[in-house]
Amino acid sequence: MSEYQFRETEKKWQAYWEENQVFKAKDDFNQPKYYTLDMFPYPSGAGLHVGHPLGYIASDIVARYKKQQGFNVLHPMGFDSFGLPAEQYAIQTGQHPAITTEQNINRYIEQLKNIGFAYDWEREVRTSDPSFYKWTQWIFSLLFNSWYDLVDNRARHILVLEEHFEKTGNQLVKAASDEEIEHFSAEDWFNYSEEEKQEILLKYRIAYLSEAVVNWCPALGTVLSNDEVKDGYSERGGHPVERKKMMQWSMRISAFADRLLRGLEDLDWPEPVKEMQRNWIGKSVGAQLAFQLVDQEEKIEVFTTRIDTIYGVTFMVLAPEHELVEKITTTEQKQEVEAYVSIAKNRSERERMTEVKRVSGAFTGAYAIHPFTNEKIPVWIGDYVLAGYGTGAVMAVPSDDDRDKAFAEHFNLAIVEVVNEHEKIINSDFLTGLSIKDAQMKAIDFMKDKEIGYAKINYRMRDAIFSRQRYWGEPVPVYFKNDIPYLLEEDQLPLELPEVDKYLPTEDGEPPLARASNWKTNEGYELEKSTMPGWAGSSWYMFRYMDAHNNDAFVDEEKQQYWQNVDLYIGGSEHATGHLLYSRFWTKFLYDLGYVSVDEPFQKMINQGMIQGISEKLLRTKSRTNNIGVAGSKGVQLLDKEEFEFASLDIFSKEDLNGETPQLENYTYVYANINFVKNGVLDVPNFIKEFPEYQNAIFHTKGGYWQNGEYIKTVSDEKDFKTKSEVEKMSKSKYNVVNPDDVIEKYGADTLRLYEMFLGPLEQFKPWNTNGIDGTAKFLKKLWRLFHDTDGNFKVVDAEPDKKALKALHQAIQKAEYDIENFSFNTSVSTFMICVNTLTELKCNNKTVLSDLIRIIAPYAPHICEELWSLLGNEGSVSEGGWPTFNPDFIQEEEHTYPVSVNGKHRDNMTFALDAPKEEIEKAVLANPKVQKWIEDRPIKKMIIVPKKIVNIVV
Ligand code: ANZ
Repeated sequence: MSEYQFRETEKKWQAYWEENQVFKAKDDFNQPKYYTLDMFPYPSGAGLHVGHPLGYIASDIVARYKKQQGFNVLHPMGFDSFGLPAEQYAIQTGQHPAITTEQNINRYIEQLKNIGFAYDWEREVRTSDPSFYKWTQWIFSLLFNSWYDLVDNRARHILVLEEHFEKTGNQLVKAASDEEIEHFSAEDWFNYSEEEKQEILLKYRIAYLSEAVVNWCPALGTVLSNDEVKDGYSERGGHPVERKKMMQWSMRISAFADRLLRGLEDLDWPEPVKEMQRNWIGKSVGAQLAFQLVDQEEKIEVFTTRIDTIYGVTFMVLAPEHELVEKITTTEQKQEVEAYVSIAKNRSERERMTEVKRVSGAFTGAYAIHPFTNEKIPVWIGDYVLAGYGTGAVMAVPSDDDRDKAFAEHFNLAIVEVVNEHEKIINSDFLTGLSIKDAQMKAIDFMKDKEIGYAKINYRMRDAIFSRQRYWGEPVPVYFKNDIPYLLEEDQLPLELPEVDKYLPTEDGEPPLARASNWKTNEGYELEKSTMPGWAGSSWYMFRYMDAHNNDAFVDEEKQQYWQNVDLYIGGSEHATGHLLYSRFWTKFLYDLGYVSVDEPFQKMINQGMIQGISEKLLRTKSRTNNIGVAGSKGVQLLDKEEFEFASLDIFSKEDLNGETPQLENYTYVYANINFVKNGVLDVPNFIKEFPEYQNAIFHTKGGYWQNGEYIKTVSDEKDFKTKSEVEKMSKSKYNVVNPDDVIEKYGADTLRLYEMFLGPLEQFKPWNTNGIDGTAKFLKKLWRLFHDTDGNFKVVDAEPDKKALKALHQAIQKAEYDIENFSFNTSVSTFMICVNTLTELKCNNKTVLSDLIRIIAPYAPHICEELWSLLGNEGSVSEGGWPTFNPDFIQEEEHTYPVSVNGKHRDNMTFALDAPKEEIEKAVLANPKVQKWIEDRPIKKMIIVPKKIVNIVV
């Protein structure tokens, strides 16, 4: 073998790892553990592109490094395999989503294995596998069987709550619950029917069923969670989303709000993700108080963060959906109010919140009494007040709140100043003269005395809607008896997905499960027809890897106590308010019930940046049909005889080409497949071969034009057809996707791995730019040559290593270790390159040095390192060969370069051995002609030599 043969070598070692289960995590509880996890992928039909493995490679390097350091490493991979794309494909084709999912997973596994990841494949999990979702359903059952105790601030079993009710009714219970639960005594409880009891319990359960306003997406036929809706459209597909009231399963995550907030403090997570969670949870400290309505029994409750401005309240505003609206609206105002309500209903919450300028509202005709001044103030409705936040009503202070002010100005309502420019309260009776803080305290004391209000903390985060009207998700293990939900017994789990004839909702709008012929229990009770959301399985999967095949528990207690939680989690920050919040919630819940010993799932997290694609655009004449987006896209219908002309970019001036749409009247940009472009030049003959619809098209260049694959010169030989390159998201529709399989085929997996790391810091966004990949491939060849002579013979010898080689090696060991510990992988790659260059220059063929070198490069480029490791005469995998010990003695400098100054002015640099005697330095410095020149003939007053620092001569 003269050159390094990556193909055989990579296959050989991948097979070796698999056969020998080298990366199997052991259940050896005496060894220190390290758990590194990638956010598991949804197996999409498109397979992996080079952007996907970026984070996986980083965590793989850490996993291999930790293994070499002696840790028992858990580094698994699995699939988040329930989800919408497989279902939509099923709707279109009739193919069962399980089949597509399986195919896609197989393709992913093949691709992942080609990259040589050190996964413990035995622990692979799939959320759509009944043996997995049995436990998702089991956790749902626990959530259904639990309530949140606000005294001890933890979840508890529902039986404990029932015991309270039996003893004292619900008066003394402090629990997170639905609003408006009537008080009942122990005796009442005793007398309630079974159904009445269940209805009450439902209002306390952590997984509960209630009528909720949801984001309904008619095009997808399902409800979406808040984080799946962006600007009033579904995140997937971009379909319009409306607000609709429906019976829905929800999760009482709001009960955990404060713990989710406080828990962030101890997590080693990127600050932006923590900040997003904080904002999402949205803690507000304020007060809640009631305004009595004039001539009516009801009161209007409001939540305010500025009770100090109470004397500035000149009117009130209710959300259009507020339940009192209908009741209090006077007959004269009825028509106007109803008209307004029906318009407001269809505006998305986000629009309502952000469009401060678009003021709208209606007067209800009703008045309320100001609780401090006893004055009558008008009650309005306006859609800037949201139904789901606080109490759905505000006390409006137009002097200090922008939205209230805009409303008051628009409708000509009174404005009273109550805070002056020094932030002191004015015009406010007994609050006048106080600071904002003091006024708040005093006002709250006053309200407490009068029993009209109290201090209150509000959270913006709502309970999470848990029902999806879809097929491809976990069935909810619930049946209905007299409309009351009951759990299936544990031994009836998993409740498997039924077969259906179509994956669509039924004609009367019921979810697809309603199509199943007998979706009932054995006793004939109807089963729940909605399925769980995408986030159910991913909220607990990190525990399943600890014990992936357990049929008796979701995870064995002892195993969980050993593995604890994830030490390093790598994935995208786009999950900040979805998966990363829900999995924290479920972990805290399981912790409360004693099923896990940790209350946070992911101790440290890193968000990898995105690898962007470089798209190539061509200037082409506009189509008469106007439906052309992509050059060379075979699916596009072209009009007969439509002939296009293309123009090389360098024909036009910069101004003409500016922006997305060129200023040239007849031209537009179309994407070209990046495979036909090299260094910004289109391979015209091959491009038209692939896309015959452009066979007759003319491709103008500076010097002439191309037609039918021939260049016709009109002016000169300038025949390059230039494209416009642009960095964009990697995507099929932009024809800029790079497949890792192709890179591996050409350069090998080790090169791919090294190159992805070399591209830049892990967290950064960076374009996939193949220009540098040759350099990485060359580096590996150079590494190989270090071990071989020119004839390809292995030339490493066992001998005493030389000092310079040891120094180069230990500098690299120190840096590699520091870099991995700090997740700076790109800098290590350059370190390896420098080290290999130095050792090549030194003609180092020393076994000790090269063995250590291999061990530090192995996590990055494992295949070549395995091969060299075995050539060095070692048994087994290099991943079991330990990590070299850094020895600081070897990198001690032996010389120092001194700046030499005369009278404090720097004149030259001189290098001396560290142990050079002072006299020798003095002599050499004074003999230096550059120094002599500045001394001239003056006598030396003093000569200062600070060892390892400076030399200064005073004359
Ligand atoms: C009087 C006031 C005066 C207010 C002032 C603010 C400034 P955060 O901090 O986000 O919790 N508010 C309460 N419920 C609302 C709802 N359902 N829809 C829209 N706005 C609502 O905001 C709390 C403040 O937002 C509350 O304090 C209330 O207006 C308003 F100078 O009350 B404030």
